[in-house]
Amino acid sequence: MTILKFSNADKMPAFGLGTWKSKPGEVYTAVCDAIKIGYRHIDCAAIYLNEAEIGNALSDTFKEGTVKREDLWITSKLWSNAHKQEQVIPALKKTLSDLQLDYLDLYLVHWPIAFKSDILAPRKGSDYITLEEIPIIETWRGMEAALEQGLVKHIGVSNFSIKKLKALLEEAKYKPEMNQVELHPLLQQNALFEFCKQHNIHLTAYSPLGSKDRHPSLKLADEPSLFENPVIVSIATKHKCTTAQVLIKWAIQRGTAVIPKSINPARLQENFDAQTVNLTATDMQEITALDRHYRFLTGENWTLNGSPYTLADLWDE
Ligand code: NDP
Ligand code: 1BO
Repeated sequence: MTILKFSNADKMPAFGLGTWKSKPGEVYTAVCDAIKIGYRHIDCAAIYLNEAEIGNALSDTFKEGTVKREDLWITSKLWSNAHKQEQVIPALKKTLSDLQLDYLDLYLVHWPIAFKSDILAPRKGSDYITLEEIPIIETWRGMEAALEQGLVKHIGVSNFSIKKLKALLEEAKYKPEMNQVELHPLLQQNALFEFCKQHNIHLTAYSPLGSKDRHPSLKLADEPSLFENPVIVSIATKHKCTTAQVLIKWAIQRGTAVIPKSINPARLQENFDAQTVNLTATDMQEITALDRHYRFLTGENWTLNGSPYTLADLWDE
């Protein structure tokens, strides 16, 4: 299993399980099955509203003795309605309680966007709080306190641009060690990847398969299919593997972590087995040529109905 090494020598499995959209009623079995298959990294978030069920799966798995806590890498994320410094640790403690864990391996600021405390999904402008009102560094001080208290082993961010990382690096006492962002052959984020390498920040690739099961309101009608991309199909045919496996192994061979979501036992196994595919240098070059800076998660949903955020603010591009 490929690992990403942190500066304190901790090792994160590069391959993990995504859990966004894995519904209560589905996610317990998916997590139990995944761990039995060999998954050792689970990506969670408070806003996925399934951490309590994931906690039951983890607890039962530990009781069965399949794995111990220290054999797993568990990531979770701070939701945007708890960005005030004093809200971070209570939000984290709720996640720890739901997951039935004493600590997380990695805790991320989910989005560089803030909402009022009672808002899960903003519907109008007044549901938002601007980054002038709660600057990211204030949220980060809460993340640093969580690290100092031993509630988390590593802290990082998600959906952060180079500009936002630079600003954070200037003021952080403890630097972010991870940026979780959308990454796949159509959105390779090469400049961000290079910047992160220079600053010892790892990248995790989210939506590596194109996130087909997300809500229609988050999808464009004519979005491209990674699975049907002729270059990916031809590489998969050559290696007698599936297109999903090519997409997953591309991310790992490139040096990022990757967290495909599945609740289907056969696809969980298929995705895990992607780790044994060996892409050639030519395959990697052909995939490099596919980049077109195409986002499946455009972030537009954070900019509607009177939101003070714009896409230019969000992505800094
Ligand atoms: P993915 O790109 O992982 O795609 C998931 C979809 O692909 C589901 O419909 C799944 O269906 C299907 N699928 C899984 N494996 C296969 C396969 N082998 N062949 C065909 N279809 C397959 O989408 P996500 O957006 O869920 O991204 C992965 C994870 O990244 C999330 O679950 C979450 O943990 C994280 N994430 C983080 C974000 C952030 O803001 N930090 C944003 C988005 C995602 P099925 O389940 O039926 O197999
Ligand atoms: C709103 C999307 C969150 C997925 O991590």
